[in-house]
Amino acid sequence: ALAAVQETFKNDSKAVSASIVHSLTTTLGRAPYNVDELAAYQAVALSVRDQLIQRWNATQTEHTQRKPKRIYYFSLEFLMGKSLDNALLNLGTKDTYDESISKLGFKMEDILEEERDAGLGNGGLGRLAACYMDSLSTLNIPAWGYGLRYQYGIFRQTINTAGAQLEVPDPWLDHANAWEVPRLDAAVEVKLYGDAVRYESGKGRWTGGLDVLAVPYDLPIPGFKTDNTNNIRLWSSRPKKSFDLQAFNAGDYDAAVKEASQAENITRVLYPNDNFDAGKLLRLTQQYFWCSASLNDIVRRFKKLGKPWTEFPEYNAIQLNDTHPTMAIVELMRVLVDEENQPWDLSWDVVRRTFGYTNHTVLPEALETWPVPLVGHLLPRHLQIIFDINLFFLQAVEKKWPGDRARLARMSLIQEGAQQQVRMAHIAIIGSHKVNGVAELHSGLVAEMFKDFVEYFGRDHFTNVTNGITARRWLLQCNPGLASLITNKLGNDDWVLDLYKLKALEKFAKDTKFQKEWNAVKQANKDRLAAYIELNLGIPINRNALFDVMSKRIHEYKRQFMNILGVIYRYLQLKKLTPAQRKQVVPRLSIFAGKAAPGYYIAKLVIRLINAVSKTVTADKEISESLGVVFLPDYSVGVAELMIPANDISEHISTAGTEASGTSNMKFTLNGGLLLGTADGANIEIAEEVGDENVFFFGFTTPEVPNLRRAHHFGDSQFPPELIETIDAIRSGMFGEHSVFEPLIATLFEGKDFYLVSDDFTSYLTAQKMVDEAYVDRPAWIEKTINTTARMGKFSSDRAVSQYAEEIWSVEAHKIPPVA
Ligand code: DL6
Repeated sequence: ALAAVQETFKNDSKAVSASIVHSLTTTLGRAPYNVDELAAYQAVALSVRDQLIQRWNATQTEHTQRKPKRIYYFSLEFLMGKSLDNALLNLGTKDTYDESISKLGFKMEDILEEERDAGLGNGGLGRLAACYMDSLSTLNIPAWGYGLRYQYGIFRQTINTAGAQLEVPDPWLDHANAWEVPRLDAAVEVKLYGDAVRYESGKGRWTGGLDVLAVPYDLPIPGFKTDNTNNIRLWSSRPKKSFDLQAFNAGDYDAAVKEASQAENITRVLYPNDNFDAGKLLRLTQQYFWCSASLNDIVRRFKKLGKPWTEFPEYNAIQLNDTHPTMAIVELMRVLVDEENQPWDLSWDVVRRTFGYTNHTVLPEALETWPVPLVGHLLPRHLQIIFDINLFFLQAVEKKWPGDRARLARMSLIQEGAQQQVRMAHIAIIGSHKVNGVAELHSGLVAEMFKDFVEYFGRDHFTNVTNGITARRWLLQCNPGLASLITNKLGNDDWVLDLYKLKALEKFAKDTKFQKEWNAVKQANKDRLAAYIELNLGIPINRNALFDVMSKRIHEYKRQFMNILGVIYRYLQLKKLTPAQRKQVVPRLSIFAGKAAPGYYIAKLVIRLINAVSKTVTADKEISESLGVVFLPDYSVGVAELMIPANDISEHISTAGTEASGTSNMKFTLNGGLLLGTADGANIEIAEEVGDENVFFFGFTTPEVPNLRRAHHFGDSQFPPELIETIDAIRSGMFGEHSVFEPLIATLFEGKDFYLVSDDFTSYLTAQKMVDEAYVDRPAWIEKTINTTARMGKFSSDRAVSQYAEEIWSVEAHKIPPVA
């Protein structure tokens, strides 16, 4: 019986060893004298995977038989990171595997090191999807994630001698991926290009074009302390016809493989843009390929139930993770109307009851639109359907507000102009029954931005689900020291499944002994990060410094530029002090990490400036005890797991109203660090939960932003003297050739300081001063950090997912019975 096998695995390291050795000698074909760490990792991973697959099978069988409603999470990105440690912790078998691995002559940490990050995402949006999948399994909610299996994930970042970012491909699949199960039998066909006709009845037909294959790869997703194991299905593109023999025989070798490589290119690489819409044909192709294959799967499954189409939404909820999967709305209309012969109105009703849309950004440059001719070229039938949806929708709008042509233009699915554009967000809003933002402030801004739609559908159509993170990865796994301290103090690990339970730590916040233990864990984490930095960058680290971390995508709106300007200002002030005075100052280590999109020139200059400052400060022996500056290359989930536990403070300093939520703010504060930030995104709710006395807030607020921008526009703004002094230092050549940085400086002057660095700079420096002052009183500081961790319950992804399940999806938990 499976349960017995699983118990054996949990408690019997001999059985585990046997399974590892079995994988080594059979699947991997290794002789015992020829086992290196990579092979050992692969064997361990395969052995753990076997456990997952058994549970996965039991879960899928149960769901197929009982037919509970499922939620399908459509996300173009799943930033999973490494899977082994997570799987061991969720399965509760880490200790047993540890024992077996050491008996086999290896160390668990070395084995864990061998795994490559699955970097199938850019940043917050992709990692959120990974956290939500963990919660869905843990909460026993029947769920599948659908995404793409990119051959190359997010690029690897290296830094050259000039301090600039270089991009190197990430061939993460080069070593076989133990966590995926190919399902060649379940491949589906996807059509692209061709011609479409539309009949009087409203139905249509799509003919000709290019057929490609979508091959699924399944990733079993274990929950914590449950047998329920959900699935992420990632599609890989393949040619339907791999080789054109006729062309080959005629001597045209390129033509012989042309169609094949066209198909294979679809899932070749993840677009490396975060919060930016590049509008490329290949990207639209990726989006449609993925939506079409995924819907094909869902529809096929539904048809087996033999239920009428009107009941489709009672069995299926589909959540759109941003607008990237919006074509799924149009595709489901096409399937229902053209292929299943369903009436238009019935189909539209089914579609709207099925979909929910999460908006993750209000930045105009990130809002997806596609040129009408491009959509018509790639998806001719879908364009017709979009125009039909638009016609019926605008007729209804016209009926509600007769003669309001301006409103019609604003609400249309098509933006008029030199080139017509399809507005994906509008399709997502009208094709879904709920639209949500990802933090209170952001959801308010979404409702404001789409206020015509609020007036049309009612305020209830728009809602908020504040983001959350999984404590399994972002505390239990990444910070084992803190996790076990908490578990010991609370007497159990119930907090892992109910993060609100951390609240009980509050009563120990002033306890001197507990504070000492808490601080010892923090110091150990700082030492671990310091050792990593010294090993990888050769920069000596003062381990007693206050570790100030800012790690996230490099973006103007996130304002890493303001942070490094603040560091320069600090450096200039330190230079003015005598050695004795400098000794009185709290030493500071400013750590940066993050990737810039390869085409984002200004963001790349920010990285260069950080590295230039790091070089100058590191070389200045007079200062290096009091100030360190580090840029850690190649930020990834793995690097985050190292940085987050080591933070004393972390910075989340976006211009008010630009960061939809942020999730690293939650991870850093959960791990006993304090938040330095603006009143933006989820920062606001974190402050509400942990208390104003435990955060360092500064800067202008969202309603003030338009006036500040106007002042810059009309040349009415003053730059504070601290900022002028800082910029003068850059221009003096203190950090190398200043002309390199002139375009960056120009964003403040010629660029009219769109992100309001000059407006917030003084209050930013004041907040930093308050950090230094607070850090001196160690017991008071540690008390703040304990209280912060204790009050993070709200930011669990379990809370967020439960809210989606209840308020948007109407899906319920369905725990599979103990497998016996
Ligand atoms: O909701 C997840 C994450 C938020 O925490 C960030 O604040 C937000 O910037 C990010 N949004 C995107 C938008 N991408 N596109 N397109 O990544 O979502």
